[in-house]
Amino acid sequence: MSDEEDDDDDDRETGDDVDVLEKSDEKLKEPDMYAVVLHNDDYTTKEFVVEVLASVFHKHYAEATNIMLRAHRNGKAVVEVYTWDIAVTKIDQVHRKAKARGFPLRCSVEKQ
Ligand code: TYC
Repeated sequence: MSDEEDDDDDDRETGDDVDVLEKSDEKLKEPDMYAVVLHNDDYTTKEFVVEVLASVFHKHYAEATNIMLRAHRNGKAVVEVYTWDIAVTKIDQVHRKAKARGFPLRCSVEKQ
């Protein structure tokens, strides 16, 4: 069998018959980014907000406390900026945890 007839998948190794799709002037677009915003309320405990910021957003205690206090004082605070899927997944996790504990804690998303 000649090399040309050999139909196994070693084109990648030889470089034969491989179409190179290349457009040097085509820019790779950065993904749209979304801020997860934490909203203050009068009923959720400060401890629970810090616990959620630690467990869902992997914030250390000091940063979680700062974010919680910013929301408490200003009405809202940006927690972190993510791509769409990650932002909405984290917000869903916050709302589920809050509901399970009977707190009205809310987060929203703001396009950057
Ligand atoms: N305001 C709440 C209280 O005094 C605490 C709180 C802080 C709630 C931040 C929500 O996003 C929040 N217990």
